[in-house]
Amino acid sequence: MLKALIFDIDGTVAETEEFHRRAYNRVFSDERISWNWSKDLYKKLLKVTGGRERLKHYEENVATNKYNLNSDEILRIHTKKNEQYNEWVNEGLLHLRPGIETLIYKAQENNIQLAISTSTSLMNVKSLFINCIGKDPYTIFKTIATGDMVKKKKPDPEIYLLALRQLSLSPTECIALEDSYNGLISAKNAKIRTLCSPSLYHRDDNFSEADFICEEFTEDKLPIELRQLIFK
Ligand code: XBP
Ligand code: MG
Repeated sequence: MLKALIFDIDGTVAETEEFHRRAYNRVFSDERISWNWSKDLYKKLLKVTGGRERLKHYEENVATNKYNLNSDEILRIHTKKNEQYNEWVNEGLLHLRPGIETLIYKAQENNIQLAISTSTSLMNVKSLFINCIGKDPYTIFKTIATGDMVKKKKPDPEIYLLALRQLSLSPTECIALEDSYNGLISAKNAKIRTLCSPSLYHRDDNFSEADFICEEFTEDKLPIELRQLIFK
């Protein structure tokens, strides 16, 4: 029985990470911080979910030039990164991944509830949907569980457990849509069946624990079992 689809955001609903990476580099340069995150480096840094956690991890474990940033400074850099990111989203540079919009409308037609479980903030979720679909996400999704609502981000299951509680559903009644190893493990640790479509930065992740894998979320690429459940 499928009662709800729970969507991850970054990498799943849209290829957001390249905009986050460029926004970080813009802020580093504006702040005269001598860091510049290449695509290869960012791919490694994405193993740590959450922007502030990623910055802290980079400064502590990777950077050769250290600035001993305290949590207020990390918060300030992260806030500026999100301001730049949202400026680009508001300019219309971000697009939904193929199939996502149709999947949302088909699920709605068939009374399958929709939810979000993401490490990013509510602000970023809102700007994405307002700019890519022209609607506030709360008009589409019954519940939105975000990184700013939990103590531990993915791969911890907390964000998925929060979405399940808000939906008042059991894990067996839901399917999670994910693009990364950390997202997959977060959903699996919450005992939710997971459909993975690797995003650009997560092509080399290990998806062996995924219940379903697809290249894109379009009807023709969906595993037959899910196509029958969603495109009735
Ligand atoms: C996505 C993330 C996020 C984004 C940006 O993880 O890790 O940190 O990079 O988010 P997932 P911030 O898709 O698995 O939820 O708003 O924290 O910078
Ligand atoms: Mg993701």
